[in-house]
Parts: sequence; C-alpha cells; structure tokens
Amino acid sequence: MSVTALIGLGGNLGDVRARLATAIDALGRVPGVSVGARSRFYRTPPWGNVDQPDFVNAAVAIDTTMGPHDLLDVLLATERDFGRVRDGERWGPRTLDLDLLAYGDRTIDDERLTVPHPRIAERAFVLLPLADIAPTLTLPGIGRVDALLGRIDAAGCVLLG
Ligand code: A4P
Ligand code: MG
Repeated sequence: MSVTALIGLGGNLGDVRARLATAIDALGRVPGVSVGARSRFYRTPPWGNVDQPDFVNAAVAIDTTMGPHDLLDVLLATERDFGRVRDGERWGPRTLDLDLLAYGDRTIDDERLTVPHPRIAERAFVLLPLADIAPTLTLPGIGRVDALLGRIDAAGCVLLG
C-alpha cells in the first residue's frame, strides 16, 4: 500500500534551484518512491539565523511504499549526496535540506522523527510551496495549509519564474 508524503526542500549556496530539481529526480529513482506534484520554486529570506544568503525552497509530493523512518533515511542520504559542493579542495557547508513535512495523515513523534514537521505553521518558506501542491490539506494537529499561509507574513518571498 502506498502513502502520499510531502517533502520540503531548501538550500542557500550555489545553484540551489538546479540542485533541488536534481535531488527531486534522484528521489524519484529510489525504489518504492514515485514523484507526484512539484511546487514552483521560491526565493525566500533566511529564517532563524538571518545572517546568511537567501534560500530557494520548494516542495514535492511523493507516493511511497516505504515506512516513514526508512523514508527519512533516504532523505538524509540524499542530503549527503547532494548537500555538499566542492569548494576548492574542501567540502563546503551543507546546501540541501530535505524535511519530511507530512506522511499521509500520520502523527509521529519519536527520537528520530517528528511528523508533521513541527515548525511548518511559522514558516512561509514551507507553506508557500506546500500551497502549490496541497492547499486544502489539513496537517494533523497543525491546520489547513491555505489557512496557515493566510496567517503568516510571507513578505520577501518571491516566486521564481
Ligand atoms: N527530524 C525530525 N523530524 C524530522 C522531519 N519531519 N524531517 C530529525 C526531517 N528530519 C527530521 O535535521 C536534523 C534531524 O532532525 C534529522 O537528522 C532527523 O532525525 P536538520 O535538517 O539537520 O535540522 P533541524 O534541526 O531538523 O532543523 P529544521 O527545522 O529541519 O531546519 P532548520 O535547521 O531549523 O532550518 N530559511 C529559509 N528561508 N528557507 C529554509 O529552507 N532552512 C533553515 C534550516 C533555516 N532557515 C531557512 C531555511
Ligand atoms: Mg531539516
């Protein structure tokens, strides 16, 4: 049986948009994962530590037969594969974040995984792309995507053409 999971993608160093697109393609080649709806790409001001470059963010829906923890392992492995770029002879900082935003209608909270991702409601950089692919989705314990987006300040977030 397959479950629809939602993945948030982001990064802020190098050609992030191309990297995110390549990472989505890589996820689609993982056995037991097929990629569904893809959001548009957004340039977003840094959230949290503001002393860093703007991010590019996106979201994608996947259908998967994998369990949530195995899927997290795939996301972490993909971050490792794509998240570091050569900077001269050294490996640069991590430039790809993959978050498991939702896994069907499941609620999970253990030492490895919290689903839905706990900070979605505060983050325009998550909600804007999520609204492209799942505007009417209700995230268990959090709320409906379009309603959540209506309650936060998305100023400074720019749709990339
Ligand atoms: N983990 C638990 N639940 C999850 C989940 N649902 N999805 C655990 C993914 N991972 C989950 O993740 C560390 C560990 O979280 C994983 O090993 C997994 O076991 P992490 O990505 O290294 O960092 P974090 O502490 O989970 O932070 P978070 O909230 O994912 O991201 P950050 O580091 O707080 O934020 N501004 C803009 N505009 N756009 C961005 O994309 N990203 C960050 C990173 C900061 N500011 C940003 C953006
Ligand atoms: Mg993360």
